[in-house]
Amino acid sequence: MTTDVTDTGLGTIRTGILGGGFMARVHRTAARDAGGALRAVATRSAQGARDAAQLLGAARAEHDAEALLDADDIDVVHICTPNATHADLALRALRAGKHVVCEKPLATTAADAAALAAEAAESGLVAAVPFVYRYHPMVREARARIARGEAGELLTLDCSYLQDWMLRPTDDDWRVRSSSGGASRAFADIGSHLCDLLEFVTGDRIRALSARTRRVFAERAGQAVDTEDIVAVLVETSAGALGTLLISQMAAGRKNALTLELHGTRQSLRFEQERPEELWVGMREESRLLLRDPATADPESARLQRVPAGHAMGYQDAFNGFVADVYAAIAGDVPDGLPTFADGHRAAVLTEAVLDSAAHEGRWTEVPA
Ligand code: SOE
Repeated sequence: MTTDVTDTGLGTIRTGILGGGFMARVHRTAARDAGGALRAVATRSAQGARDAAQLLGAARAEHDAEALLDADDIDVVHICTPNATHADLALRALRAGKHVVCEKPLATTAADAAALAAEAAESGLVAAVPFVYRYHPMVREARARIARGEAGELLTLDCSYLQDWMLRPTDDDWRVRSSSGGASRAFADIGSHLCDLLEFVTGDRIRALSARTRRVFAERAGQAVDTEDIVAVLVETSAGALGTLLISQMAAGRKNALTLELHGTRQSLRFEQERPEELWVGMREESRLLLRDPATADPESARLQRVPAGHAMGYQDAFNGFVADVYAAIAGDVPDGLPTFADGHRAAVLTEAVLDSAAHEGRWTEVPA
């Protein structure tokens, strides 16, 4: 691999993006922030690629994914295409010797995700999945406090991820049909973030679960729907904590409301994605609202804080922190908490366990380790 030397000292990482939608823009901004040079973009059509290249400011448009994956002036490929295409593109990228950032879900089956995780491990390439909520500084703060034992033993987990962009029967998207989105929609799309965050922050794993799902409309925009809008899950972790997860894309007024509330024997911790500057610390005698501040934060939280206290950080900052870690890993670092294809595989395993339980009326289901 050839690298151009820049004043970052890391060498310029040369980026290709597959896809031209909302997530491609978020990836592009983060790649630039990390010092990457956006060399090429490809989408489903040559015209789409030209439009996307202009929108994203890429040096060139490739006529298809194959051409981008074969290009020898690209070090890392960001896959931001519909879910059903992820596994194949990620495999081809790894086989072409590229580092990969693949949007979640990594694959629409756990078997495909396992094969990708194995291929990535074998290749020695960096292969990451954007479970980016790990990159909110107050999430790292919560994780550090739990690891230090400040919360005590975790007893219960009260977690939810609520959105409303699917509330109306006219609301439609490629994720709604399994042919492009995979068999699960709400859980694979946002429940996967919630479970990743829960396991990342607690350092514990969901051991077993019981799930119910609901599809509210049989059709959207005049076409049949075969994915779920709502999922309710009861979970038990390996350490014995009990919890509930409510996932909905039809909760009026909720836009991107991921909430993690963890109750320990000494303290409770609550993080809300829409209020990422805060961590609520609940105690019997007095409770506190901890505000982000690099001066007092745990080092893992402090390293992700790009601006001083009181200068609000948000979603794009978290994404930038993630891509910065991916590019640092490409340059040889081993950043703590980088979500990899192994984590993408874990999400696919949980998704299958949820669908399996729901298909059997909420049967208690062990989640493979
Ligand atoms: C849509 O539900 C979506 O963009 C998800 O796909 C993302 O993963 C989440 O971060 C925000 O919502």
